[in-house]
Amino acid sequence: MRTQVGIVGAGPAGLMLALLLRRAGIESVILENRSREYIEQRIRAGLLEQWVTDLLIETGVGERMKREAMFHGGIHLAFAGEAHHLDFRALVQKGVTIYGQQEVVKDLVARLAADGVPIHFEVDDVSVHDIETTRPKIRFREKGELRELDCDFIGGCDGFHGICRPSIPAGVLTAFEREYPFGWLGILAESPPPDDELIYSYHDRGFALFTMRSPVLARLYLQVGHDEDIDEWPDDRIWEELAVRLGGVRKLQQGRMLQKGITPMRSFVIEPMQHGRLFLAGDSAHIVPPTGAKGMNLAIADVLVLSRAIAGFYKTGRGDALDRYSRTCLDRVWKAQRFSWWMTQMLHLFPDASPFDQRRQLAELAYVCGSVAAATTLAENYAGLPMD
Ligand code: RFL
Ligand code: PHB
Repeated sequence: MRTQVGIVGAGPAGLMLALLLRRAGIESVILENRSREYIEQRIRAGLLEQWVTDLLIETGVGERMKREAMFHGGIHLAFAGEAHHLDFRALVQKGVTIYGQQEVVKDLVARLAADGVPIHFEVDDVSVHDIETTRPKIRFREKGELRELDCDFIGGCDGFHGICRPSIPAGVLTAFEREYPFGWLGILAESPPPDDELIYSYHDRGFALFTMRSPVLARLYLQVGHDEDIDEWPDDRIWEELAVRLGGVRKLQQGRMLQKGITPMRSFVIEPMQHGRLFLAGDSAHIVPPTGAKGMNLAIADVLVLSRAIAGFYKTGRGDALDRYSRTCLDRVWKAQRFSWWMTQMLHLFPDASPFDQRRQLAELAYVCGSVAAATTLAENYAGLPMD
């Protein structure tokens, strides 16, 4: 088998990379170790920055989103028994879109299938070879048979636990990491969300986030200990804790829980994001804590940069944009890391927090909600820094 760009992973990064390449007239093949049903059902992120919404529309995969998504002009920060609205449209003339990651994935898979871009699902033993040459290869097993894909470039879009990052020789990459002493317990419930927009709630029992997937489907999160077992959280306990941490600013309606799980929180970046002809994009190169809602948006930003660099190479024969790939992406990645860390430290209860720390957090929240300058900084980062 041969193609121009071999892509490992059919998450938002891999799928969007294939679509952007296809629009530039460049061939690719995607290899994914899970089934199509699995990746289309996996519940993860839910918030798109303004420019990502625009990009999905521009690239022809925004039709269902335009009909079904929820377009928000701001968020609420709740603390000390009150909810404060930050009006992004007034502050930065941008909004955000609530549309589940699995819906973006479904729309991209459908479009790529219609365009005839090959996606090989349920492949095993994927490995990358000869990445330091101009003819890298991907080996994999499909229905028991060993296969090899020759390519010009490899997109390593296989997430945090993938095989691409570990394939880069020892000593090339530097990792920057921070673990947090808590995780998020997330539920999806058949209940109306407590507000039309998201509520980020600071509470002395810990952080809670009230988001949604539709007007009748709430996505709710609780800060929990990083080693907590989901079995310690029966449904009643989750509802009680959510109601307490909402702090009386809105009414919480219960409903059938469709899904629940605990996700650990970490900040992680590797530098550089490329080696030879292997380019890492999305979670394979960086993880952000979800408080800033940046994970999926960063994945899309990386592949926009990568697709442009690859298109430039085929058009001009010059590799300078490819050589700059990592530096270009890392500039945005570190700004998103900083913002995600800042939101996380402002809103969560740290196990070793002193009364001084808690007063400082409350002062920071009051400052953000009371100062146009501070609110604008949050809005600018949350709705998405400019892409170009
Ligand atoms: P993905 O989505 O993880 O996709 C990687 C794809 O690669 C496949 N894969 C392989 N394929 C072939 N061979 C191998 N050896 C492979 N190893 C892995 C995987 O099956 C998968 O299909 O990475 P991508 O495309 O970079 O996209 C990034 C986003 O998914 C991610 O940043 C966000 O979802 C992060 N995230 C969240 N972000 C938010 O903003 N809000 C959230 O609520 C939120 N929840 C989450 C999350 C990430 C989670 N993970 C990664 C554990 C919840 C979870 C559980
Ligand atoms: C979500 O809708 O799942 C979501 C929204 C905002 C976040 C994190 C998750 O910060």
